[in-house]
Amino acid sequence: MAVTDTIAAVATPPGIGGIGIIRISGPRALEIAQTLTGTDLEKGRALFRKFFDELSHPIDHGLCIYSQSPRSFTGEDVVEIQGHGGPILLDMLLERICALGARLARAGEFSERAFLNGKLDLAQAEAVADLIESGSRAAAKAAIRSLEGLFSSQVRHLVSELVNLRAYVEAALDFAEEEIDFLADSSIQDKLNSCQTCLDNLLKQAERGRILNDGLNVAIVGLPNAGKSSLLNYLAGYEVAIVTEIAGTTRDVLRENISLKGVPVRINDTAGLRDSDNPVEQEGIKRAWLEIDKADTILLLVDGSIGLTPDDEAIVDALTSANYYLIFSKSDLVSNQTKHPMSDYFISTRTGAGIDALIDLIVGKDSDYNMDNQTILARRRHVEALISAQENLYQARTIFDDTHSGELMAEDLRITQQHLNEITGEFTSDDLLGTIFSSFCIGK
Ligand SMILES: Nc1nc2c(ncn2[C@@H]2O[C@H](COP(=O)(O)OP(=O)(O)OP(=O)(O)O)[C@@H](O)[C@H]2O)c(=O)[nH]1
Ligand SMILES: [Mg+2]
Repeated sequence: MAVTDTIAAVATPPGIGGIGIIRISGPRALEIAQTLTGTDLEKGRALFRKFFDELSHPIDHGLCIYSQSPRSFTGEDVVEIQGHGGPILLDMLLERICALGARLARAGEFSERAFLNGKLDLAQAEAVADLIESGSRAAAKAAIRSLEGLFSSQVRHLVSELVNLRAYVEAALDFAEEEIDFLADSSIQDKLNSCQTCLDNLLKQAERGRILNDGLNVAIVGLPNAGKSSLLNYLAGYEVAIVTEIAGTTRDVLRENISLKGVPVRINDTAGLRDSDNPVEQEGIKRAWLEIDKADTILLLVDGSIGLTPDDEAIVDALTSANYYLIFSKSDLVSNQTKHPMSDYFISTRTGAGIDALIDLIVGKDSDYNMDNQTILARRRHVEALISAQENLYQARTIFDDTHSGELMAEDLRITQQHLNEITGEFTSDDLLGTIFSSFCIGK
């Protein structure tokens, strides 16, 4: 896509600061900046200049940096004007720049141009936004790895393995009479295995990266009085929720963002699940079920001083997600802690017993989310594309095992590759691109 117009935006955050930066990108960027300053600019040099209005009165002064196409962030001619950081001043400068022929950039338009000009792939462009917005050091470190292309190169490696496999399958189709040899050949299984392992690993990594980016969504659920709000308070380190011995205390979902071993976690405490005639409580219970649907991990709390009751079992039966842990509370009240065979953990928010193990359970032992320096940052979109790729690859294998039809298998492999290409943007609809870039900030 040929981009012909020149865009401009304030790249520094709104408000007052020492310096305010305006970025101009496009074929007329240099000409506009030269008219603004009344002087010539040199590529790659920061030059001190005055910025003039249409009557040649100075608006401000500061540095001008010209990066010549294609050696710039967007791949186009880019000029950065660094003036003082006042909103009125920057408005006046931007207005002047637009009067000289630029137009206001849309949110994310600089990054979009960088993508369209091949300076970054889509996953890297997303990593720019995620790096800026990262909510923890671990997320920032992972985002820079993705920005530098670690995630994309892993996707490309997988794609190249897949291309290899596809070439092999399609070559066999071209020589139909020899297809029998090809089918008997174990190397097709080896290649399939290798793709599958690679994809499984990448999905695991992307899922970790996604959680680092979004935070792990944990729902605490269970019968009234199980000790859910007490657990929220304990993990948050202060009294977020009201705790009483009256069953049905919590109604609204109470959310708290905390960090467990460096992993951002959002804890959602919910209303106790039971049949109720009270419309307020009913609404709370309805919301609790919605949280269950959205959660990455569900902590199903059971009052350990009572033990597992039929009502608890009914909740277990109603949980459709396998991603829940049964946690027995109030271990301090139980002298002989015979663990229920179904219980994963026994905790007490009175004594703190079992909480460390519970945290390990939530974020993983050794906190796998940020311990290794290979962790990349990923988005839900990437995880979904990898899951679709995994399903198609699995289908390719099943079809091959069941029917030995190279043709059907080839089609599934083609779709698998398409899903992978969605991640880096080699196969992405314009609508999706629009959605992704419009969520970026202006000036990025
Ligand atoms: N001894 C002991 N009591 C606890 C523990 N955890 C909670 N409790 C008590 O159990 C009662 C209920 O606790 P909550 O945290 O309000 O329980 P909940 O599951 O949020 O209850 P609802 O909001 O009504 O659904 C309170 O009296 C708490 O003090 C614990 O570990 N040990
Ligand atoms: Mg509660």
